[in-house]
Amino acid sequence: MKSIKQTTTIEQAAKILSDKNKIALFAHTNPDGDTIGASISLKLALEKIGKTVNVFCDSKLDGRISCFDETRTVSQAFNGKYDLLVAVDCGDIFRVGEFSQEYFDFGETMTIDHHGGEFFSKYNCLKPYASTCQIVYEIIKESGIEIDGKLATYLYMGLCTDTGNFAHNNTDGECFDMAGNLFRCGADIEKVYRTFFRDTTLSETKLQARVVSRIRSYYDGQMFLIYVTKADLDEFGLDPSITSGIVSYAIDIDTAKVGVCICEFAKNDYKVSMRGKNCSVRDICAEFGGGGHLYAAGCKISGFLEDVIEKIVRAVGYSI
Ligand SMILES: [Mn+2]
Repeated sequence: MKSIKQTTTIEQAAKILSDKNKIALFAHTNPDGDTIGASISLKLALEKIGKTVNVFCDSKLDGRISCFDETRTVSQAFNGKYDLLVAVDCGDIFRVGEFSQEYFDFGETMTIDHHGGEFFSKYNCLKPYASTCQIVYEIIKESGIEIDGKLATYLYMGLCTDTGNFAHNNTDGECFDMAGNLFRCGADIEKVYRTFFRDTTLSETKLQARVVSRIRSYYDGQMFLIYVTKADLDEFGLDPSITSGIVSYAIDIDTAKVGVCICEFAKNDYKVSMRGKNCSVRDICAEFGGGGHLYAAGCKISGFLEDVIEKIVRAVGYSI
């Protein structure tokens, strides 16, 4: 029986890691700044105490993030023998993606995560923090490993991205304290901010301009909807992941209660991102088999563009 339904403390996690020599870290599928920042900072820290550590991720990393040199060491092919496998920033075992089965079959596993508590590893270091990087930061401090500028930059990466650059309501005093410490250690806060929150490409800007300019308004400006077709993406040579931020243009309009972005990721298959202002959108997305947070949720709907739009508009109409 491998599941021990008891949280592994920071002290225990630090001890377990220091007892192993070859450690494999798994960033979650479709990686974000927190899973990558936490994985690489833990790798850099453990290497300082003589461990052999490799980071794996089943998905290709966003090209932008490769300006952080160590991200190029992340491998998509898991192989080799390890003493411990660690799932970083994974709320459940499926987040380990393609490697889930190998992970599940292995005896020595550890989750380091902040999503809320699935005990799918042998050791489960789970904390209700804003980011996984905060847990890794505590493990590193507990281990007495020195935090240099490079390490601080990766720790800052997850803290900054998972708090929406310290703007989301998960941001608390601890986040600012940690940011202050990382800054003093030499974290490159400007580079992290620019890479994750500002940098774009000309094609992305042009696609955005097009889809935002045809935004549709419903219910006297209480709902706005932006759609991106497969043809739009193909024309600019972009993939659906680049549309993740576009929904802000819909919800940011002053009168909006609900903002929607729908993106055709395969012919007649739409990924729907929904945001609410004092209006729960989770239940609306649940009607279509999706879910998420109260004010930020998503789902997938198949059909012709105008039919999909009509379904969403009707469902939103019951909630506003
Ligand atoms: Mn995270």
